[in-house]
Amino acid sequence: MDISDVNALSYEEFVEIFGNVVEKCPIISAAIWTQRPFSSLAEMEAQISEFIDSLPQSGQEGILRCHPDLAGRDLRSGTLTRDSQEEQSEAGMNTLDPLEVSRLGRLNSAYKERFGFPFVICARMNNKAAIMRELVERLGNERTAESKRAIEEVKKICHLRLGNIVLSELPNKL
Ligand code: 2AL
Repeated sequence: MDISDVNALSYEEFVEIFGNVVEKCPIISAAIWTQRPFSSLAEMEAQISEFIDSLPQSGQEGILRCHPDLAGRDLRSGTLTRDSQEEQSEAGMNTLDPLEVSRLGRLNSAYKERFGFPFVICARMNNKAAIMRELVERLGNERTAESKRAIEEVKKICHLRLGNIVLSELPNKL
């Protein structure tokens, strides 16, 4: 799929395909639909970014709350979205030992208690050790700074998900 294929999608197809590039926030793809045609995937990504930036802090924190915990209940019960499932597996979240699970669980709870939203990090760009380190480090941030920091991670996750969708069909075009 290339950008002209993307521009040719109906609204329903577009939201079906891109609705989860920001976890459980199809409203974002629904919103940027009106910005078509996109000149490139980078422009589409920039529109998503701009939309997120235009939200008040409460809206941005709402986006963060749509994210599942790392190695949390959804992973254990198999109720993650397919995207999250793959990302968390890649970062080794499904092969933590019991001590690591309980440490991460305690840190996730402390983070949520402090900020009111879950700890979000681009799992694909990190490994187990880096995730633990970042979580401890970011627990020391102030709320507004941390909210911004977490939104940067949402954008990284979105970047990789977009690339996955568009690149996944590249071989058919070669
Ligand atoms: C996630 C997730 O599900 N995938 C990812 O990259 N990060 N969740 C999170 N709380 O950071």
